[in-house]
Amino acid sequence: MGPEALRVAGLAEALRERGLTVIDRGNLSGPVNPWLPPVDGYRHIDEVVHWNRVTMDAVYLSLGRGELPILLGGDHCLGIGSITAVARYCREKGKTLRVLWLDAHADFNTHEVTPSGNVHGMPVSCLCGLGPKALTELGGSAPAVRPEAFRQIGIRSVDAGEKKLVKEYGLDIYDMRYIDEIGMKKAMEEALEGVDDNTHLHVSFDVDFLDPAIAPGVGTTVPGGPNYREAQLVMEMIADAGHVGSIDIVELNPAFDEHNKTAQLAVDLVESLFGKSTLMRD
Ligand code: DIR
Ligand code: MN
Ligand code: MN
Ligand code: MN
Repeated sequence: MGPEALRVAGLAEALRERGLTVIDRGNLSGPVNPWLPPVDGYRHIDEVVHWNRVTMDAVYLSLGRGELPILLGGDHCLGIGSITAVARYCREKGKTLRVLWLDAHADFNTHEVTPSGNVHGMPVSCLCGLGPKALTELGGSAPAVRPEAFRQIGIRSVDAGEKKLVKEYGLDIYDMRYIDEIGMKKAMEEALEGVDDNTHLHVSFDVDFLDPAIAPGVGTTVPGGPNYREAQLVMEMIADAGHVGSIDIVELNPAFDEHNKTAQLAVDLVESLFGKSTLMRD
């Protein structure tokens, strides 16, 4: 339902208004969600693998056409397929990949430490080579991405076992405590440091990144997230840095939303990500 809500909220029209050519390639197809309990620490692993293969192929094809793919989810497990494709594209083009992971969660669980079995809590660890071969080697050899490529912003919910792993792998995490202390501007300057003409920026936007007061339409809300202006600033600063080459918008769940306001906010933020700014700076 997430992609449909973003369509209804006018994502394509908003980007066209910014002078961009937008092609909605419609929905990918795959198996339905069976809603079963975890097996060996994973829920619906076969379905997750299938969807990620389809996603990887679609994103890779799009990049090859010279487009900027925007993947609409669906849950954040799809970041595995999407970013595996982006990483492969970057390797072939000799580009440096930087992944901005906007999320309340670190998404670095494994089947051994996961509290839920949900693979949407594991995409970053899978991309870093931790997880089932069917996901870690989706695009060939593992790891698809080095941990140094990631900058995680807005993090405020990390599970106990996950905490140990992110430390072990040295993930660069700008958590809400850090953002409270130094401010969003400084945090984003640090997260974007070193971005240059050879950088491909991938923005993986889990909508639960946002404070639930402004974005209730997600499955796993966590209080204490970025407010409206902080979220806009994040997007505006990414736009200013340039070099955005691909985007995921995931975890939007209209069943929890109020009059599609979370989808509308996501569209608003994506407009800023594509350079829409206030009167003063246009
Ligand atoms: C939790 C929730 N850390 C888990 N993760 C979510 O189930 O692994 N990620 N919601 O976006
Ligand atoms: Mn996530
Ligand atoms: Mn999340
Ligand atoms: Mn999630």
